[in-house]
Amino acid sequence: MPGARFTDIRRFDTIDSTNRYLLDQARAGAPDGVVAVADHQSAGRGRLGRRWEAPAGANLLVSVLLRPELPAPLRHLAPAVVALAAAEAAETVAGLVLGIKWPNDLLGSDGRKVAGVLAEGDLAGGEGGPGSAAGGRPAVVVGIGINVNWPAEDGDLPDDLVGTATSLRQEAGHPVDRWEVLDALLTALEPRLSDLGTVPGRARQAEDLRRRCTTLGTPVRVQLADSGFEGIAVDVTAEGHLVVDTGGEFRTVLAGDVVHVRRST
Ligand code: BT5
Repeated sequence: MPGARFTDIRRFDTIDSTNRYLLDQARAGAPDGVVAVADHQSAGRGRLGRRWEAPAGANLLVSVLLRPELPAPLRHLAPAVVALAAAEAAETVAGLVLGIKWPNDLLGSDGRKVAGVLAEGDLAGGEGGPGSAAGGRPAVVVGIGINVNWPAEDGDLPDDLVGTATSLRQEAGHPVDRWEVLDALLTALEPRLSDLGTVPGRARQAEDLRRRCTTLGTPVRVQLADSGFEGIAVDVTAEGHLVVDTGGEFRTVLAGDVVHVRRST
């Protein structure tokens, strides 16, 4: 069972979005560690206004409210450790070794997406966010959608996700219990979050990210808000930033600054 941090787990049959729910809770002063999990989301969200698809009752749709002791530039480590805990859970429950596409998508063996992470809240560290309104430490809500049993096969997917999405079930070749995945995820997350409170702990988590990161060694196009560049992804720093060799120079990319990182070939 998950330890002391995640004792308040709120379950919903249907909700618009577990991230939206916890952001509202954070504004109202809810503490670190509240978890929201839903069978179905009517408006599941991805990044940049995109949608997250999942039929009712098949996948894990969960968000955690965190108030990490992290300086603003390092708060992107919170979603990174959620991705790492999810990868660990997939290994514990289904024996799968998943890669992480920097900064925090989980990919199956052939590069198709198994899970996506959405962090919202006081990531930039400004005043007036969900944490400061409540007078507490800044709040970061990290949601993860893990394709556990859907798709069972490619034919289940809408056309736009064929070839880009897969599930634990497809990868493992048998159904997977999503509540076991949730339990393993929260169990794995607790010590990783504790690590974020110290410099060596953060370096340990960044090193785990570097080891899991399948982006390294690949050609990438990095899209920032108002510019972009190409190069080879060569490293993840002790703060979790991506280093890209552009030929002439090494550029360090912050998770909070990127619109996306794509393979360039
Ligand atoms: C993400 O966005 O990958 C973040 C997804 C976070 C979902 C969780 S579920 C619990 C919590 N509550 C929420 O409301 N959200 C979080 P992004 O990188 O923008 O990817 C979205 C894109 O992935 C979509 O535009 C589709 O192309 C694709 N997509 C949608 N559903 C998918 C799925 N189930 N599996 C794989 N790809 C999907």
